[in-house]
Amino acid sequence: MTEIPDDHPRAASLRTRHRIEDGVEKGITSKQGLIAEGRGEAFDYLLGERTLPSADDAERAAAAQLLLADHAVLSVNGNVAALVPGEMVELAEATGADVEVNLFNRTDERMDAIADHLRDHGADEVKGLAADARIPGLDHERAKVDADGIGDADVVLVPLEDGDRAAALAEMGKTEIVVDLNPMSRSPRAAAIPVIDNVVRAIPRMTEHARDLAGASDDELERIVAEFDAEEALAAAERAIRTGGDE
Ligand code: PTJ
Repeated sequence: MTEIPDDHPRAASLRTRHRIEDGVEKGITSKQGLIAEGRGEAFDYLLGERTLPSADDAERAAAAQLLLADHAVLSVNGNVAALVPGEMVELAEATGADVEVNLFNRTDERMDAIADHLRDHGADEVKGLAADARIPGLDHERAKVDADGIGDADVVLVPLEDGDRAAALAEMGKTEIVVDLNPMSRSPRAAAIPVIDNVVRAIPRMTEHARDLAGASDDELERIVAEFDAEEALAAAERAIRTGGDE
């Protein structure tokens, strides 16, 4: 990988791009993942490549929702595995959530490569390989989940999800947290908690919030979730894009 100087104005974005390239080379990320990354970069640029205050509120609400869950599952696809493998494992540890590989372009090779990659980054148990349950209303491959994973979860974190599956999971009655840089995309609009931020910033911040809230009562966690306004968070991100940075 080419050395990227720290003072390069777009250093963080270039490093992210290299991680996705690396993911494709390792058989973790799909080629479509490169296109998704490009789309994400465009929105991140328009958002000023920073976490908006409304996104930080969403990250706190997401942490509270994960801590409140009976069974939370963090879904991992090829882009998430390339960008934030260790960070997802840390968030799972901080919230008591399971980690499950769930792919749009599912192949056994990629499932195994991603599960191995997550184990290399500290995951004890990786779900998704049993694939003994289905999300209703989706075609066969995309619908596969573990019965004791996403199938059983009451709260699911789905970063960078495609709109159909996000809607189908919401339809199953699961409380969905979606991380996506595009506030106009269907996936964050289907979510109870849309997090309009780059996954590389969002996941570590959620972990920080979860650690901060570790001693909070259920009443306090429920208050944080109830006070979060999804519509307003989506509108704030759209305003930031349209006005060139201000919310
Ligand atoms: O690994 P697989 O097979 O499960 O495939 C994963 C991808 C991402 C290729 C697949 O789900 C897909 O095609 O997704 P879409 O429909 O391109 O949607 C990706 C969304 O994620 C878009 O709305 C992007 O703006 C957004 N996005 C891209 N990179 C990031 C991001 N959001 C947050 N952080 C990012 N780094």
